Amino acid sequence: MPLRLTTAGESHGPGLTAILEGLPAGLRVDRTVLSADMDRRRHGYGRGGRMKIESDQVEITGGLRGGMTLGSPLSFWIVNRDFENWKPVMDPWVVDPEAAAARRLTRPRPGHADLAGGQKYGAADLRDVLERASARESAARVAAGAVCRMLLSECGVEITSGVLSLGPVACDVARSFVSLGKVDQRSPLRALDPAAEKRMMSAIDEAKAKGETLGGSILIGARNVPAGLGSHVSWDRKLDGRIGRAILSVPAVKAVEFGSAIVASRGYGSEAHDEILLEGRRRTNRAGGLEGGVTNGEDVIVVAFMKPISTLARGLSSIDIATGEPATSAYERSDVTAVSACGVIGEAMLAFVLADALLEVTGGDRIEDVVARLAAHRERVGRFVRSGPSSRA
Ligand code: EPS
Repeated sequence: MPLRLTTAGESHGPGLTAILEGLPAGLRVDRTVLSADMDRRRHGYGRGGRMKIESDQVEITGGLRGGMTLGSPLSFWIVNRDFENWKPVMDPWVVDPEAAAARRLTRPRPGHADLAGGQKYGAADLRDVLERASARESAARVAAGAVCRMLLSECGVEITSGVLSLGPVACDVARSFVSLGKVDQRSPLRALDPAAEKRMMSAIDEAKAKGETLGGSILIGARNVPAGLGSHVSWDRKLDGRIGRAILSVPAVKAVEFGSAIVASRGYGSEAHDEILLEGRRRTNRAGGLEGGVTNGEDVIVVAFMKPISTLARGLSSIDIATGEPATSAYERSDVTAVSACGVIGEAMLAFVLADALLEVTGGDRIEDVVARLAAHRERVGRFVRSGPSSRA
């Protein structure tokens, strides 16, 4: 697995860092594309006041010269503008005891990492947990994912997403790249169906008025993915497992589905599988582009399911860890929903895993090697289905 990604940083600390290692040299990093992804992650109807504070401009502090990767680790820095308002509480060196006490979190929110993380690390102030568990961290992943997307783009692979459902409102569309292509990426929720989007916005307004939150699902797709990424030979090399893990690591995502797996599990095999036509083409893409943990040349289609945000203005039953008494969970400024942003993070994670799997097949120290070797790989896997096993060599 040639690519490695590490992030660091707390939500209200000085900023976020990402280090992406394993990229080939000579890849052009486009600042406009990077900013566009950062902006898409910040936007979305139902997001809270924090997103008006942050601008999420990315600085690259290593691994890049004149806009080209050097083959060395690429490091990203994103300032938390809100840190100015939190310095006495979150300064890495000196914390003001009074300010920290005023912001101490002792009433964990069900669904957030507060209590489980507090138990694990023995935090007297659950802020020590929430600051890192916050989805703020995902900004760093989106920055790194944007560069993975640039690598994939050099190889002809495209990734996008759209909101499939939000709360009780669902879009009735085919789970395909064609549906994804119709999404207006600048619309308030990036929904797959503009009519449903209006109803989604009303559902958000209604939830907000009740002090509630909402979750939903996102369709994430990758087009022109070569056959033969990942491997059936060992459990940890199966690409569906690797994509599933990456998507499940996105904050608040609790389930992942490939293609139409849930519907398929309820019907006959003849309704579940993708019949093979001449030259290896498929009649359908119910498998979401993966068979046996290997890409089959169809679009990779993933659905991520996000639970409703766990910070509810109305609160939920909880305890106060300072007293051991029953209490209502704490509320701070929060989003009502972040399903649209979740999709952008999902794209970044899919881009990371696909770039990693692609580099496994191609190797290559320079982007030119990667592109040339991928072309040879595409030619070989194409020849296999066109001319039969005699062309295996
Ligand atoms: C988040 C809580 C909110 C969100 C945040 C994720 O932040 P705050 O507590 O500062 O109001 O806005 O999302 C981001 C900061 C972001 O960049 O996406 C949480 O608890 O997960």
